Amino acid sequence: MALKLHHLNASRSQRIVWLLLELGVPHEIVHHKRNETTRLAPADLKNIHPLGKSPLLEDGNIVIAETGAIAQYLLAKHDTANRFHPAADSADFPRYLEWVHSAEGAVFLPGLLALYTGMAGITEGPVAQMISNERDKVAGYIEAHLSKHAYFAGENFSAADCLMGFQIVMTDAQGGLARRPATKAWLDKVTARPAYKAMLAVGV
Ligand SMILES: N[C@@H](CCC(=O)N[C@@H](CS)C(=O)NCC(=O)O)C(=O)O
Repeated sequence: MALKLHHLNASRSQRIVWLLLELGVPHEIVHHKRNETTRLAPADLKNIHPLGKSPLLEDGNIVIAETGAIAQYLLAKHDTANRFHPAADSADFPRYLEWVHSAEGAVFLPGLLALYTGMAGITEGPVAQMISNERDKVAGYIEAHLSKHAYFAGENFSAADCLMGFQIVMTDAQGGLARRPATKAWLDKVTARPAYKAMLAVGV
């Protein structure tokens, strides 16, 4: 039975669509649409997984949530030749792991906090400043890394690039890469990949 990915529009599940296309694994995409007002996922996603969030991967009777876990599952089963993730004995492996986990952690959290506080009208004051400082620190770290390496895991494209992509596309859309030439060069390079373009065609 083909893998089934539950994809929500305008969401970070784009990263798993992209990874599936890079891997070339047969799959089916089930599209779910955000509520136009609340931006939340439709309630029927809770029938698949209690949290009702996307991405969700179904593999037969297995259901997996969390982008990083889904990526790790796909790579373990469908990237046995290590085309998209370094082997555990590779010198790139620790750096790869760090970025894969940062994608939802250190990198995503300040952006999410900025979104929520912005929705609550908190755009000035100590909390807004703290979040802004954190975003700058993370963006500076990414820029420094990509000034020295072609990709997140080192000199080869990997799933870490797919997982970091969504956040960096969002930062670029907000004008955040104006002072980050290495990050912008990385973005131009990875978004030119056929699988990235195919992901956009699937529907963001
Ligand atoms: N840490 C989770 C986050 C999942 C998540 O929050 N997904 C968002 C889309 S970006 C979502 O489904 N939001 C709709 C909702 O919460 O109703 C992951 O990486 O998979």
